[in-house]
Amino acid sequence: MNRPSFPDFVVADGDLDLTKLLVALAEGCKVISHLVNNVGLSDIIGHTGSSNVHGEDVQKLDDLTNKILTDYLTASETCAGFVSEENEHILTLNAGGKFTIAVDPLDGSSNIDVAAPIGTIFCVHERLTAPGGDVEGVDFLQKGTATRAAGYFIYGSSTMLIISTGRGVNGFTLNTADNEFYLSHPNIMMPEKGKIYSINQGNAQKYDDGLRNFLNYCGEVDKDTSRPYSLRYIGSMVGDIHRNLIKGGIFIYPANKGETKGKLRLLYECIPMSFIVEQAGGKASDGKMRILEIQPTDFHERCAIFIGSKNLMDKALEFVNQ
Ligand code: AHM
Ligand code: MG
Repeated sequence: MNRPSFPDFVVADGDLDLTKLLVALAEGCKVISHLVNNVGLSDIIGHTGSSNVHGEDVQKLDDLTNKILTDYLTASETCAGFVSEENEHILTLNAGGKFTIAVDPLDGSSNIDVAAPIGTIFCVHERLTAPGGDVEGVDFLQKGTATRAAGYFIYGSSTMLIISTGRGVNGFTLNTADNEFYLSHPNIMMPEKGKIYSINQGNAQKYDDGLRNFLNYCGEVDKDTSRPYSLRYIGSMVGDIHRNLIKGGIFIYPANKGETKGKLRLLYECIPMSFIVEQAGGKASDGKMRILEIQPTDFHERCAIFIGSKNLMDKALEFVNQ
């Protein structure tokens, strides 16, 4: 195929150890993509019967994808440590490696049974402790501003990898003919003016007045600002943010009234998606501060998130901070 392939493109980007890690991750996600595409034909649909560290039912595919990524990242030899939505504790995979990774192996897993888009989200940091020993908490509890590489794989109508190493965002599509990722969306820029808002509006009664007023604003008729905007919500963060990244829009998972934390996890959901959106020219905030500047204090902490195109972010934050 007459396009740059994913490994070639990333090798050209610099660090060979980081490249090895990302290639191993992509190989693992090819296996996940195949499983997701064929899920109805095998015995991997449904619950395992156990719950994870967040008290949520673990789907068989959550469990399997977590094992696949652990194996592939161990084989990379350069991924030192691993934290996942599905593991309570951090894991040392290669003591000699210099990077750590935080992953949500299968985000939006409640959509597995209905063939809607789901994804794998990842965020890579350089470890702070010296290579040679086990990884420690500080290696993972780093701000999003220190991210070395982040992105997501989306298993949708096609399988794509959206990735940034801090120099813009590129999108690769998995070619099913030869099972390789090829550059299909170079230098993705998020439209500055979005017309889509994505939120679980069924929870509106639990939201603060400022946010409810913003939702009303989105639904008002106004020619100058092209309102009403369209409400689009899949219930899969990767699917919702991917659409908004390409078409322009805002995704919100807020904290409920009187709380400060939302549902989504800081290390392996909010930070990597914020890194991508900022690198594409958009914005991401917890309602008060830039997500990438939050100092994480717990591997599985949750965070409210407002993320998207500049016009909608500025407007939403104006309403919620009134
Ligand atoms: P998961 O990581 O357990 O799949 O949960 C995260 C998902 C997100 O993908 C999505 O945005 C959100 O949960 C939807 O939550 P809700 O059903 O409350 O709207
Ligand atoms: Mg998730």
